[in-house]
Amino acid sequence: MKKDPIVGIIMGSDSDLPVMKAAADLLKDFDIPFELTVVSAHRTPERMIRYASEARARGLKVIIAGAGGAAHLPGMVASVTSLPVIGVPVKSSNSIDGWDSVLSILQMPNGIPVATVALNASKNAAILAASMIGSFDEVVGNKLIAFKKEMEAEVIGKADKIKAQGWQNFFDKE
Ligand code: RP5
Repeated sequence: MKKDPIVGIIMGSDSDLPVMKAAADLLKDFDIPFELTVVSAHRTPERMIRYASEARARGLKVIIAGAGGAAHLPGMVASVTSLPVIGVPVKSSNSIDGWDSVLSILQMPNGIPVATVALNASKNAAILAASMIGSFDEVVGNKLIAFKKEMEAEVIGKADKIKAQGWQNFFDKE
C-alpha cells in the first residue's frame, strides 16, 4: 500500500526539476514517502497559499522548497505554514550566478526562518529533512546513522589509499 507523503518537495518551475531531482532520489533511497510538484510564488500565488496552509493537515512534516531568481517561494511558504521549510536556492539560467536566489532565500526577516542549504544542494535539503523526520522516527534515524557510517568508511578508505599509494600516485589508474 502506498504511504501518505510526509515530505513535500515543491519548486517554482519545472525548469528547477533537474536540480531538485536529487532530493527526490535521496528520499526514495531512504524510503521516506514524499510528493513532488510545481508551486510558483509569483505565477500561482493562490495555489502556493493553499499548498502551504493545507500542508500540515495533509500530514506533511517538512517542506523542501526550491526556486531560482527572485526566489520567494520558500520564504512565502514558511510565512504561511508552521512546518519547517528547507529552502534550496536554484541557479536558474537567467540568474546572476545564483546569488539572487541564495540571498533571497537566506535573508529572511526575524520570526520566519527558512533553513537554507547551499546553491543547488537539494540532496542536502533531503538529508536535513530526513534528520528532522529521524528525530522522532527511529527507522529513518537509523538509516541516517548508517548513511553517515558509509560516508565515514568511504573517506577513511580514500585516506588509506593516499597513505598506501602516496599522494602523487593517487590519481593513477589501478
Ligand atoms: C523561478 O524562476 C523558478 O524557480 C525558476 O528557477 C526560475 C525560472 O523559471 P522558468 O522561467 O524556467 O519557468 O521562479
